[in-house]
This record gives sequence, C-alpha cells and structure tokens, in this order.
Amino acid sequence: MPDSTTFKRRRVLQSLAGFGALSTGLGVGMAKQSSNGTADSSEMENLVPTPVDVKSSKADYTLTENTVIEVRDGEATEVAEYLAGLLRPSTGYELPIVEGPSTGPDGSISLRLASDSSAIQSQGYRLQVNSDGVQIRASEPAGLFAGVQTLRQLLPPAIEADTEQSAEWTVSGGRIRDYPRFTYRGAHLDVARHFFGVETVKQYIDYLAQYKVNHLHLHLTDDQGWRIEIDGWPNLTDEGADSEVGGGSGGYYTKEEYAEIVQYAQSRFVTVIPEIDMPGHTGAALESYAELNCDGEKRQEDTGTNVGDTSLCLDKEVTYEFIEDVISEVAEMTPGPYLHIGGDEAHTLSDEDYNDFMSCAIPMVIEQGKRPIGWHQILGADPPEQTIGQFWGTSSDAPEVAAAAEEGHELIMSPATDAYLDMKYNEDTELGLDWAGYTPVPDAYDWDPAGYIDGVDESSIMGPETALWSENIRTLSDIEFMLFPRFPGVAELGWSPEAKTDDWDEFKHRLAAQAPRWNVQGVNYYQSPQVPWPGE
Ligand code: TNX
Repeated sequence: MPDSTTFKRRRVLQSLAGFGALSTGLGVGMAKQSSNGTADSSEMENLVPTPVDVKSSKADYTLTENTVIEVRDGEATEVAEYLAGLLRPSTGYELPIVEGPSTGPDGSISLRLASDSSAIQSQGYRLQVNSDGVQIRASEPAGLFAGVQTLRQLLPPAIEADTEQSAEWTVSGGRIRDYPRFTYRGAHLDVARHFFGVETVKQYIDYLAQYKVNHLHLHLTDDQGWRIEIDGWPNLTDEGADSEVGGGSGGYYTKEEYAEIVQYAQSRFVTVIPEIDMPGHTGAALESYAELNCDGEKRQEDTGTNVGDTSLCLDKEVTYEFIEDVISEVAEMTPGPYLHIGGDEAHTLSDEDYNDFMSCAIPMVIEQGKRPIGWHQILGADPPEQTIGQFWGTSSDAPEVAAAAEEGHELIMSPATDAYLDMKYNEDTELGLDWAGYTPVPDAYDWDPAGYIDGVDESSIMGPETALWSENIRTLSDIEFMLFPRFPGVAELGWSPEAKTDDWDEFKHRLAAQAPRWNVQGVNYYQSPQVPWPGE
C-alpha cells in the first residue's frame, strides 16, 4: 500500500496559503470567542484536552530568532529536541538548545525537571508564560512532553507547517497546572484487516501524542493477516501476511520495523501494546501452518469480514508450543509492561474449552513479565487478578464485568457505542461499520469512562481507549476521517477532570477551534454539521 504521509505533506503546503493571515487575525487581543462565535484555539481557555487549572494573563511571549530552548539536565534534552523539531520548520528560527541557567536576549522556553510533584502527579506539568518566555516544569519527562503539547496549541496554527511561515509567534500569557484524570489513555489500530506501513503508524502515534494519549494498541493478527515477524514460525509472515480484506497485498512488520515503531512511540512517551488475538481470530495462522488445524489441513486465505469462525486447535500440544513461542518473542520485542491476547469472539468453542485455553495462555504472558490484557470476555475465564479486561460492550448492564472489577480486575474502557471510531458518523458517511450504531461526534464525547458500566467505580478504570478496526479503512486519509474530529474528544475524556468534560455545547467550540491546525497539518477530517467550524 502506498503510504500517504508523503501526499499529506503536499496537501499541507496547498492549505497554507491563507493561514498566516487567519492565525494572526484571530490570535491577537481577541476575546475567547470572536464575534462570529469562532473560538481561538491558541487561547489557554480553548485547549484540547482542557487543563486542570488555567489562569490567563495579558503577559504574552513572542518567539524571535533569538529565542533559546533552555534545559538543566539530560532527560529534559530529549523533550527539548522534540520541541525544537516542532518549532524550527515553521518559524525558521534556530532555537538552540542550551544548558541553563541561561536566557537569550529575547527570552527562552525553559524545560525543567523539578522534584516538587505534589500538585501535578507524574505525567503532569506546570506551564507559565510571561513576557520573558515560557517555563514548563514537571517531575518526569512525560510531564514535560505533555506541557510541550500544550505549548504547541498555544501558538498560532501555522506552527504546524513544515515550511517557514511568516507569522507572529505569540504565546498567550498565563499559568497552567495540569495532570491527567487517568494515567492510561489509549488508542487501538487494527493493522490486520488492512495493513498500515511504518510511516502511517508513526503519523498515528503523532496524533496520539498531540492529544496526550499515551498507549498505542496494535491489533497485529487476525483471520485476514499476520503482521509481525516471528523467528520460530516463518510461515506466519511468508504465507499468512500477503492478504487483507478485499484481497489487497497485505504486509507485515519485520522485527526491525516493529522496533522502529516502538522506539518512535517511546520518543513521544507512547507505550506500544501488541495484540496477538487467540484462540479465535486466528485464520492467518491456520492458513500458514497445517498442524495448527484440528483437521491437519491449511485453512484457505481469508479476505472477507466474517468473525468468530476460526480457532486454534485446543486438543493439540503444538498449539501450546506455538502460542508460547509467539508470546515469548513478542514479549521480548516489547519494552512496555502489557501484552494483549485478544480472546474475543471464539464462537466455535465451548465456554469450558475457552476457559481452559486461557488458563494456559495467561500464565505464559505473566511468565514473560508482562501484564495480560484481553477483550472483556477473558474475565469469564477467572484469570489472575492482574489480568486487565478491555470492555467493548454496548450496554451499561454488564454484570460479569462488574463482578470481575469487584474482584480486583482493572478495565480499559472502549464501549463500542462511543469509543469505536470505526463506527460510521451517520447513514451518509461511507467509511466504517454500523453494528454498534452510528457514532456522531457529540456521542464520542458524551460518556464517562468511569461511569459507563453499572456498579463499577472509578478505581477499577485504567482509562479510555478508542478502537479503530480496519475492515474498510485502507489509507491514512481514511484513518484520519474516522479519527477526526472524534478522537480529540475521547482523548479529553481520558485527560481532563470529569467536571470539565460534561458539556458538549462548551466543548464543541474548542473542538472547532482545532480545525485550522488540522488544515495546516493536512488532516482529512469529517466536517460534521454538528461542529461550529470556523468561518461558518
Ligand atoms: C468486533 S471488538 C471485533 C472485531 C471487529 C470489530 C468491528 C472485538 C473485540 N472484535 O473483530 O473488527 O467488531 O467493529
């Protein structure tokens, strides 16, 4: 599949023409909302996700060619380099990274790790803007990185360009204290039904980082394709990777490519969670190895979209050797603490067989030093307490899940009615599915990760995760259409205080104000009529 990142860059340039004017026009001295009701995204009050505390002031800071990025220690330098990489192309400024204490003649952006974390938690930060510059303080680099994402939004949209722009690079004055409601904020991507190359995944990671989402869940295997190289089982990628829904050519990540994704994610404080779905959704493995099938015959290539009709052969010893090899290799390739083993829709198995299988598979994950995650059906197998259930149901009435939470299991919340971004917006939007109903933009925002399931309280909830299944999602542009503008809403539910996320009519203006940024970035977003887009 051609990777669309390169095409995007071209679109960015085209969309820039009117931008310098728009950004400066909106930016300076404007009320929080202009007379036509358009919010200015670079005001502190209009950030997405909205911070815990904001106090704006008139003491703006304007970057100049003399601005320096000041750090005090090595760990902050990595974040400083990322920030410089964001700001240099569009400003055209040198923005040298200097070891402080030091300020340039026109002030500095200072990133500092400070030990006082009491009021900001480990992923939080404080940001202050005054006429001398910008100071970001955090107890950990992840907090500095979150602060940098905030600073990015406080600059005019043209900052997103990758070529030099003439704009006034003013950051609105004030102070922010901020930290996440949930330490886990996730986004899933199905690379099995359609395969997405490394460059597309990197772009996806950048969208996560932009909205302070810190986990990427890659659905690496399914009936239609096996997408990760496993040394001991080469047919998985020699035979099981060259297909996808609709019959395209598929693909897979070599170990080096997977490492590249993991490393890129780490540089953006995103943890990769690999998913090897089992015992169902295993058609690609069954197509690659005859011995994994109960009848000893290779399964036919699958390019359709049926679910639930495949399973590993649970009566065979080789099945357990297979999953042990795969789990250990994937664990070895993955620095993060989690490994997802699917466990959904194994419709050909009895509950007893499914539970017996999971009683073998889950300890293998734990043995490798990882915390197991499974789709919430896995909780029915009475797994060890550290097993995490990913809820993908459509109803708040889920007593088995509530009982598992009561017993101590943590939950990741991906209710299909709200967080399944592969659901169509409405009957007129072509991409996506509709089995869980339509998900118009307000619906993706109008739910509470901690309040969705009856009888489960917030202490059991790790956080929300969007899902993007790819039965008919083929390109980066398709991904963007499903993600934007819904994804920033779910990201806000994961980050911002509950009391600040219960009003769509307030949020919709802040969301709309992101559009000028997406235009500069070349994002193919859905122009939902429910969002008051600028200029309408
Ligand atoms: C259900 S969610 C599935 C996937 C499909 C998805 C489409 C889940 C655990 N299983 O296999 O791709 O619906 O929305």
